[in-house]
Amino acid sequence: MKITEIDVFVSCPGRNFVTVRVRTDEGLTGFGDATLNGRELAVAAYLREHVAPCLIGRDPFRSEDIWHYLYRGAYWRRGPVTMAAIAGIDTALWDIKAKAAGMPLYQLLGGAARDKVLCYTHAQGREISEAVDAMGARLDQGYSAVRVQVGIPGLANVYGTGANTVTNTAADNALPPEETWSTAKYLPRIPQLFDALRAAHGDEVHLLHDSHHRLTPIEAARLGRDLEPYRLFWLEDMVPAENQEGFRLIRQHTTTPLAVGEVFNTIWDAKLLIEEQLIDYIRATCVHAGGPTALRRIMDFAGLHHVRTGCHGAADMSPICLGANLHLDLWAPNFGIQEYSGYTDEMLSVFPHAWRFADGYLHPGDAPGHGVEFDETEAAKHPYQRAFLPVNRLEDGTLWHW
Ligand code: CS2
Ligand code: MG
Repeated sequence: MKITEIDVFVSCPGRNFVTVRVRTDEGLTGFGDATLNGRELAVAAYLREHVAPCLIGRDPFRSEDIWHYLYRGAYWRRGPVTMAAIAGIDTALWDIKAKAAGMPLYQLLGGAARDKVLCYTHAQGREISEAVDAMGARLDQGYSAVRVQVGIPGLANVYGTGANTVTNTAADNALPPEETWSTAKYLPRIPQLFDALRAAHGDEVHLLHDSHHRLTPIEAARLGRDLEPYRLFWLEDMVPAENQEGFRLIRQHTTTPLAVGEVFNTIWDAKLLIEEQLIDYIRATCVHAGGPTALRRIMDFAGLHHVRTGCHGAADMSPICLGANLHLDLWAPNFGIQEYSGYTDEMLSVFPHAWRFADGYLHPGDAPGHGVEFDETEAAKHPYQRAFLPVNRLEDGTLWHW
């Protein structure tokens, strides 16, 4: 079998997605997600100019060789653009191989280690009462795990606390919106939020929270300790993780479980965090970590060190990435939880899918491949719209982490 065509599509059914289509001389087609939120055209150009021409005529079954051809062969290794491009190709090749075998992708990994995949979703509000009610609505939908975010008095806009966390178009973000942050205002607010959530919804439901890299290690330690009475499932992205050693300080002070890794794009970003068990969940996901070939290595490495998986699954990963993640989630011996913030009907019209949701769990389905297709005609109705993520400043104007 030979690769005959590689096409790259950038469409915006409510937010931008980068989709890779790989066609073969035996009629099989595979799809991959290469979306990098806010930098979509960079990845599309990388794929069209520097990847696709090199792969025409190659055997699509040689996915491991192709992965290293694109990783080692690029010389300029790693980085979000390169690894998203590799992910798009790699995911499409696994899709082709599983379709050729007539099997769902998880069977090629080693089969199902569970019957269903526990997932968590998002609830948020500007006021604590709104966030409590939003969580109640999610529980009514069948979820048993919810990430909850809340507005901070005195701060106009805090990322992830508005009514909508799914779409992101130019109408809102033609240039990076500027947000203002204050850790001093944030730290006392979050224990109040989780006190109210436990009072309203009890001790059984799983509670999660995301700090989006905005704290220092000692501030993260303080928050982790303050939240111990509320037994969170995890605290996510407390501090920027380039300095992996920084997590030693957090770990010394709190037993609140820690999750990191949605921005990681290779195993090297997490090697120390995993080896020293400085985290409890690794958030690496198919589209950002180089596809199933790389993600299953990260999952296996984490499994050697009591670290469980917690794949990133916000709406800025396309349904193809979510679908592929679900196959790894079903297989991984050290599976933890899968994020699923959901998609609009408009988005799903572009990506027909086999996965199913019931009672707070997902299953990838048993269609051959990863189970997600791409409707080129539907996609063409939604042309690209440049849209940025926000930037974050402290109250004195300092450009801050987020
Ligand atoms: C968030 C994401 O879901 C999460 O954990 O951190 O929504 C993140 O903000 C986006 O993926 C950024 O593109
Ligand atoms: Mg996050």
